[in-house]
Amino acid sequence: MPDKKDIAIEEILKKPEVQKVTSNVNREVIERRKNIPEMCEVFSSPRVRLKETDEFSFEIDREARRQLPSIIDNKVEIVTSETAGDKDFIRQYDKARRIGIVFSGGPAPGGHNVIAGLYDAARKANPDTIIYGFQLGPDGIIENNTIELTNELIDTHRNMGGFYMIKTGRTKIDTKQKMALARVTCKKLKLDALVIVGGDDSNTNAAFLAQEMYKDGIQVIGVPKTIDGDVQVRDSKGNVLCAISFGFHSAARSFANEISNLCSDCSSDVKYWHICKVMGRVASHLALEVALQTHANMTLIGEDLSDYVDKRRITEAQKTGTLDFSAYGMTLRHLSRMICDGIVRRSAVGKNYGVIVIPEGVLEFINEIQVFIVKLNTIIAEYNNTHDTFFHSDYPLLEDKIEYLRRLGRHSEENGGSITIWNTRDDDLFNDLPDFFKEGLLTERDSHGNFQFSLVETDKVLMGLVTDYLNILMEKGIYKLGIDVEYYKKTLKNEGLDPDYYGPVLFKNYNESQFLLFKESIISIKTLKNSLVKTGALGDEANIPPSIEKIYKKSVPNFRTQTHFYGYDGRGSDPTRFDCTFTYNLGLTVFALIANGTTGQMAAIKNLEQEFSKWMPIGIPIAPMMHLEERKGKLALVLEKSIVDINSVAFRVVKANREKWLAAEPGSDNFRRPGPIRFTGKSEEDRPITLVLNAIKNDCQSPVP
Ligand code: FBP
Repeated sequence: MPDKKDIAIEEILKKPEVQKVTSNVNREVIERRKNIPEMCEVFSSPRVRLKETDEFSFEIDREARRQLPSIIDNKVEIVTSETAGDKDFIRQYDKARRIGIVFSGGPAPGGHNVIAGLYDAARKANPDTIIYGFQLGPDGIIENNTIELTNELIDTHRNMGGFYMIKTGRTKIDTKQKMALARVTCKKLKLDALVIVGGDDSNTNAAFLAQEMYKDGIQVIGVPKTIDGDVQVRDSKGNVLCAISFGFHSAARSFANEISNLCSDCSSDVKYWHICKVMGRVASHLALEVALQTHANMTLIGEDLSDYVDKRRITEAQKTGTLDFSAYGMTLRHLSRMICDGIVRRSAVGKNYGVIVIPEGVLEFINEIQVFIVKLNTIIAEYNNTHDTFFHSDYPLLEDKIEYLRRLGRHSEENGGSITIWNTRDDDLFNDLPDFFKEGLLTERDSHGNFQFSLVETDKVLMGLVTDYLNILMEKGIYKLGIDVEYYKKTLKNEGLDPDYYGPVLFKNYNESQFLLFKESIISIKTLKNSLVKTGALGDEANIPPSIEKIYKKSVPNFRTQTHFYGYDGRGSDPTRFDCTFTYNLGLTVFALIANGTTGQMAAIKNLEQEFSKWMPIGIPIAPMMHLEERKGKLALVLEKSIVDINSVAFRVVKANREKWLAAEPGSDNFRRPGPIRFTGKSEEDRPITLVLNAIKNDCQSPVP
């Protein structure tokens, strides 16, 4: 046979069909890049003006007034259309500008569209305007590391996820020296305005930079970004000004799609519990949205746990005339018991599988852990202050850190417990924790002084406790797998046995339920035999009938888990249509604020919870929203993180559906299939479910719209 020669790979690579399918640019990317999102009505006018409004008020912190005097009296500004306008206004609006923009903190889908919106609006007003992208986050400002944005750059990043056009970083401009360097850069670049796209800490930074550069006439505008969804703004009367930060919807949809796939997988091979940790450093907004999107069997909401009150303990204590403070707030042990309860109940109806969603920041809401976090934060901050070095550099190894804490405990005891921040009891409790968890609690805080929950294996800690407790419940005969009565009958009949004779001997609920549960006293082959012998169903020397042994073995649950972390993947996903439109309009709003000469404001879209035609671009004053909070062991002015409101409609809906979604009853599960993010086509939902629900009036006096 003649030798068959392969075509040279170079020839294959040149073929158009090969080039087409291996190109970086596929149809989805082409569609995304060419799309210009819808604009809020107001932006169809040639120019826009800002209208200050007193309708919204804030409780101003004295310290904020002292530290941010030039921007503390800023008001909420509504973007309105301007069709005419006097000459001075037009000249000012249309002048050529130099604007710098930076991403700060973790990526969030939609960031590129903020830049695109700003770029399009600025270039429309004046094609000579230059926009610089600061590279690698705030370090780019400190080190004057920029690229000039061009049409081509913008066009290749429209509607695309990630922050890779200019990249991001977590440096905080939090010292006088860094502030001065940032100012030098802005002046060197002759910037008219600096735009900071970031979360609560970065918008805090924006306010301080606005104050710092106020006299230089350099405007600073913030943009609410974070997948965590914890940048939400209400005024002091609870009016919603910014319902959600951008990126939240896309990340939640991306997590939900993957988790929903697990729901369908686990209910098919019925052998795994999937433990899904989802991002959200502190607040559980993402977990809540995922619950609404997927109807997973169990979803923990941190905010709900901290609110927990153990009524039984309180009543017990009342009997002895005392108060049991440990009844307030959930402990890790108690939480693991609650999870076990759900697992045991599902197993009883033959479902030894399921999906549990755990928010990344859940530990923040567990009292006992929170105490450790606060104590360790203070100890490390005090150490850094008094030694003028860094705790983590001086004690790089876990053993060294633990030894340092032990010394503190001993020292406290020698002083009669007068050094109370860390005593021997703390030390004992801390040493009870698994090593990897201790290490997690002792990891370095991020540049903002935040505890890095993403580095702690929260799910592992919790599921370790769950597994231990399930073993106890198994030994007690409580954790069992329910056997379908039909299967039981068929199996026994096949061996010629009468199921109705053996049923009451073996099961505690024979003739009562579709799923049969072995009696609690039957926890092994030996105890199974004892029961049969005791009731006379089996002779002393006889062997257990194979069909009964088979049924028993099937009733012993095998608790198997698969753990997953949903975070960076969703954070890097391409934005949903909602986020594309939201962020593009945020970019347009940023320019509206800049062109109207304002500073120290955060661009936002009011009415996001309503249909698009009601969206209202606004500027929110950052300084009046700030308050004092403990950071790195010191009080600092920051923006408050918004956590899940357990009185909100969204949370109440999830709570009311808990039983239904747990589905601890015969029959199928109640999973929902959200499907993947769809940029094209008409089936993509138009906003997060949390927003839809929270837009429903939550007050029995007000009529429901
Ligand atoms: P931002 O607040 O900066 O948007 O980041 C939030 C987040 O995505 C959290 O959900 C997560 O805890 C954290 O980033 C992870 O941080 P890192 O990127 O430093 O690992």
